[in-house]
Amino acid sequence: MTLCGNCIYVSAVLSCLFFGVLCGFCSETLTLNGKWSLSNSNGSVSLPAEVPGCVHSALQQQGYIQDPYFRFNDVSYRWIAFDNWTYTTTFTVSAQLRSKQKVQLVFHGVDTVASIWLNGVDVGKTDNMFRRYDFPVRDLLQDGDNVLKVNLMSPVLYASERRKAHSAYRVPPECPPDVQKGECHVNFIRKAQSSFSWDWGPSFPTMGLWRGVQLEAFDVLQLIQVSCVPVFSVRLSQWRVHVELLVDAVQTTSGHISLSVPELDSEQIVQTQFLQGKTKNSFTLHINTSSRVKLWWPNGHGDRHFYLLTSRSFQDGFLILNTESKVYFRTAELVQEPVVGSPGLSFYFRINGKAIFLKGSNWIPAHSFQDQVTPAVLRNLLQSAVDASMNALRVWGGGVYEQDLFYSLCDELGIMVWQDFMFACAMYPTEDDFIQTVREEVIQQVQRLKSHPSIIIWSGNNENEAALATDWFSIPVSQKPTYLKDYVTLYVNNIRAVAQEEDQSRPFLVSSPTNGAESEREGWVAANPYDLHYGDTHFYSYTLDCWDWRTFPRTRFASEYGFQSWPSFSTLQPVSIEEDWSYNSTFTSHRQHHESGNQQMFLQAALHFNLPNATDPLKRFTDGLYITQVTQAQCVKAQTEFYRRSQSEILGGKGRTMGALYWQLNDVWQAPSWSSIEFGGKWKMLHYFAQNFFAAVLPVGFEDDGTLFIYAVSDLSHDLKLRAVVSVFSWSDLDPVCTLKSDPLLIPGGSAAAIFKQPVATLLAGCGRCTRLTCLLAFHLEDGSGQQGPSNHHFLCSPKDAQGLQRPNITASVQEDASGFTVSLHSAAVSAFVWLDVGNIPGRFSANAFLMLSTNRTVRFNAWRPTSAAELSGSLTITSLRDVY
Ligand code: BMA
Repeated sequence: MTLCGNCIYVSAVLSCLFFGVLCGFCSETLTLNGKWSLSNSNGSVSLPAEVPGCVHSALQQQGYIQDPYFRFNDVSYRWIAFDNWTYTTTFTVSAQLRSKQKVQLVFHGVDTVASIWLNGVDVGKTDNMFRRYDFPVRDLLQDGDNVLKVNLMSPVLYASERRKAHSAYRVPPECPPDVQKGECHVNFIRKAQSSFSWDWGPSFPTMGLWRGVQLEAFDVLQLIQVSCVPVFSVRLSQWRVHVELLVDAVQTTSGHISLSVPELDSEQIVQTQFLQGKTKNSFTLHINTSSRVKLWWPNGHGDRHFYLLTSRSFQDGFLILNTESKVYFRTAELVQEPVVGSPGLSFYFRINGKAIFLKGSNWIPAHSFQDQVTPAVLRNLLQSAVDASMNALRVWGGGVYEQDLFYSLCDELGIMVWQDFMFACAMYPTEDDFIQTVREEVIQQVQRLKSHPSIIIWSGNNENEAALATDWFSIPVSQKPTYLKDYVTLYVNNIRAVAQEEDQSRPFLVSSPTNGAESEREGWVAANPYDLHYGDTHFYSYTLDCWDWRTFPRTRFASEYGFQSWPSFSTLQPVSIEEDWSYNSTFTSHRQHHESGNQQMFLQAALHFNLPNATDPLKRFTDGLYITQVTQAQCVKAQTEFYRRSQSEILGGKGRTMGALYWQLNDVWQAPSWSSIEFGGKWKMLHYFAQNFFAAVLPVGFEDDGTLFIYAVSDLSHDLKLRAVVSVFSWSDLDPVCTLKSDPLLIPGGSAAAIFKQPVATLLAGCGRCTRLTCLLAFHLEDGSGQQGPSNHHFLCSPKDAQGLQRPNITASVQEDASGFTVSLHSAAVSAFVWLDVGNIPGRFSANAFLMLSTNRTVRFNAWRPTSAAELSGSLTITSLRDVY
């Protein structure tokens, strides 16, 4: 976010020459990134290694190991994380650098437990991958070669040692379930909790220097971090920007500081003093022309304008600090207040004073090896989120605090971030050194991230309130007070206290799910954190019929829910071999980390679909992948539509649902999971569905007691006068049997209301020639200017029972024009879940997985690498529901 690092002029006349010779007082940075050498504890493995990077990536890049994601390599390469590893680099420094008053050796991220040696001297230790560490090294630097060594201890052995040292009582879970093939005691080490395995991911307990390393030398002061947080004063009707400069000063320095946002004619100059050492220096800039401020709005609600704020500090006429930061103006509130007609409290977000329904998903680490998460990977995933009309993502607490670019992209794209602290599905120790390292982690992360408008809430952990309240770990009743005390100590007295001290501009929730204010009232751990009258919920059921909306909780806010599916064949193929491609292979059970996951997917599928029965084993396997994706897409659609249509209603005291974040957006490797985007970026059927079910204007159809309801849902800021248009189709005919229209109804922006209601029996009788088994419904919304929002459909029976569904024999032709590729489809019959796949040609269709109710349909393909119509045609496969049985 800082556009210009600190820099010191020799006079106000000279322009700022960054680290240049003209700046006699300039700070100087020497990067130590690049090629280091790496060896294991007994020296039997020794190789070059890139920094930033990790041991696994280095071993793979140098050919010591295969792709760790290939087949069973996660287990074959377990040994890596049981060894200790040493990173070494040799560097020289200029006399000029050594002549500086202070030289700091800075590690932006060490994964995780290390001792650091410079020229044979122990300069310090690390124990937390989420912290920046710096060590003063000026007097250790020498002429000629300097040798820097980072000795990394096996994270698995460290965690186990810490567990043994904690003998008074256990801190569960001791180990992950066997099905995850993971390592134990990850809660004793401050690193990505999912790196010891998760129910969607492999165990790769990484080690390395996962962020940059550098020397920073300076004579006067060094700017470590700058943050700019705008706050709106309702009383003064004025914006203020809280600017915080984290500075390391060689000695106490007096001068003055100027803060300005030229575009808003706002400037302030005040006397200041930077005390010797590392200090936090806070200033407030009042914005003169608050009425002119253009705000930051989430995707779908407006634009995102930023301003540049300059902070400059002078001492005796010399510029000693100069930095420019982006500032976005917005307010974020979490509203928990009484709800008319309901016990409990509301739970929704108000951005810039406007109640906003959060639509989106949950974010997990994009790779086991963070050094392989490139800007392109992040951009593609986040763009995919907004392309599916999402406006929010929850950065889940079992992974990592993401890199700066992630949040900058969310700022740009209008993705609201629910930011967890990195604690998940476990109890945690509260020894002094653990608490201390966590406090420092929270301070640093909040300072780093709080300038981002995209982050609208901090949340202490993932599911740990629920784990304690509903006794996941069989804690004896007599011991529960100990765990409650530890819970409050860690999340309330430390994490929350520190986060709130660093940032009062956004809400803090202690856990997710939680009853929020009600949990607090009950001593921070509610008797039932899943209470639908309060807070957020996580809800999973794999056995209940997901087509039945009655099975879903009418919650205030759905922050997690989802279903698994398998990724497509082109994603699996590079990490498997032919013998793996069946549902009873060792591979398919090895990749499935969720107990009974494969069975659950097919049991859920079998409720409504004929299961694939091809005799050809490969076709049977790929048809199986297809049917799991159909099932997942349909289940998440049903549940999301239920939440969106519940936003304006209270029924039986429940409702006013104001958020739907399904589990999970992305994948960490090629395996079955809840994701809507496969590892590598390919959209699953669910993501194409999300494009529709998250649309700003959406018709939702469902049945209640034999009556068909269609709701109109609108996230727009203005009212619409809409009518529903319902067409009855026969499964065996591409022409509608009949079409009905409702009366127009005013749908206020940001609401959902029933727009069409009719008993299904009446509807079918009026239409003639139709029964539940022979017909289906398609519908859309329209106003005077035409169709609003996507078309939607409602099946009157399970497709497995549908009468008249024929093999559609869809044909396609691919053409290239100036703007890309067009795929023209021709179908001989009604076809459901039409799935276009071009194998490993990366890219995305404009629409996919659709119901085809017309002979012809055209979609676009946006290729992410050069290709041709011939190549696309050759790779294109088209599958529809009737093709798999
Ligand atoms: C929730 C999440 C994750 C998990 C997911 C699916 O519990 O918080 O821990 O991956 O469900 O089981």
